[in-house]
Amino acid sequence: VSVSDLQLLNTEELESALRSIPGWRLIDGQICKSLECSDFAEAFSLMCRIAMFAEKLDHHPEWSNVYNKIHIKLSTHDAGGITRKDIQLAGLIDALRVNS
Ligand code: H2B
Repeated sequence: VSVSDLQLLNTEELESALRSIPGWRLIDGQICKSLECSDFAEAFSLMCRIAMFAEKLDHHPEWSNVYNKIHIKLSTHDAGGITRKDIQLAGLIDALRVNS
């Protein structure tokens, strides 16, 4: 992790970063996405895989799960906003989802 990974993105950086992670939306200072899986087992399995990556990155999602749906919110609490780490984690989540 470089220092710049944990620096708040400015509006311009954030707009361009958001274009690299389609489907993620900025809501109340967090980047958010809802995922729908076929059933609870698939959703929870995906959450387990995301959790392993989050732990390795030392960057953790705020999330909730209802049956087959997962709602994810990302921000960097230590920095008080969105940093490259959130964009990285969002990209990883999308990659895990595609490969699941
Ligand atoms: N996750 C998120 N989303 N934001 C953080 O600022 C953060 C984290 N900080 N996971 C990490 C843990 C920090 O508290 C530890 C001590 O590295």
